[in-house]
Amino acid sequence: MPDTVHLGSGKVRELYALGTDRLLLVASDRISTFDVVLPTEIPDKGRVLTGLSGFWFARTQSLCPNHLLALRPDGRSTECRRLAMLPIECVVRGYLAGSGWKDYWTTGEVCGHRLPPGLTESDRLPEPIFTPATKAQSGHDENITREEAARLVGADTLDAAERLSIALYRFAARHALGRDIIIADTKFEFGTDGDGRLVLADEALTPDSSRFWPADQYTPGRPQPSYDKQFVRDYCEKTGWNKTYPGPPLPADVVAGTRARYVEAFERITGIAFADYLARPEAVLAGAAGAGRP
Ligand code: PZK
Repeated sequence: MPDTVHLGSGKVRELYALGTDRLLLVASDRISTFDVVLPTEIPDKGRVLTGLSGFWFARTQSLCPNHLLALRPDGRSTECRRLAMLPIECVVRGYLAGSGWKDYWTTGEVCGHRLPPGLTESDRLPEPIFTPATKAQSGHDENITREEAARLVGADTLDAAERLSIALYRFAARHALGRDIIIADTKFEFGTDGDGRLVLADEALTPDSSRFWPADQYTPGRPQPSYDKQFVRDYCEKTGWNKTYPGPPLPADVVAGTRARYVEAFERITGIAFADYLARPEAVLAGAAGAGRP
């Protein structure tokens, strides 16, 4: 019986079972934009996301237990605890963007949170808000109310997931802002372990699971440039592509510029040279209690 069994594919990731109680999460270098995976890869993108996730898991251990067991030497594979996943996405928004801005514009509310009048697109919210969503198979997650989320996971579990999500977001947004990156919003996935405790899973606080904006260009009143994908979006718009499958191949300069932005985000947030991560992925785990070399 093989010990590594392919369980499924995400748009840009693969999931394997390792025996019965562990999983292997592999982040590829594929990139998606406007919900379409492009035919051209961004070298090391999967390593950047895996390293960032590992960094946040190590630094937030005291806020919330997480599924991370080990980073593999390839820098893109994570061994993790197999959990019973909650059937909701735990979204936290600190700024008004995407569907949050749309909902506010049409109703004055986002997922049941009444917000002050007069906010504009990309504005910072007075306090971060928890806006759960369903996991749609299509990849188009749908915002749900707290009441709907409570029906799906139970009121007590939802309260705990909300508190953890807000605490994690506050910690990460503050850290990133000090390094000139705004984390406008982010999506967490939680599972429960054998003892029924909530555990942070999946990838966390990466540019694929969050909106990262360059703080030095922040201008409310319009959509913000993406820290990582703006060259790709600009190029795709320029080609006149109709945003349905298949996407356009990316030219070398767009690939190189995008790779540089991912690496820059990694180095800003972790304070670690990306070359050091490639040489020793566990470098991102050092400095947190219980991790690192003797
Ligand atoms: C789990 N996914 C999403 C990721 C895919 C799909 N620790 C865990 N325990 C149980 N299940 C999961 C996790 C995690 N993380 C994550 N689906 C299930 C996913 C990557 C590729 F195809």
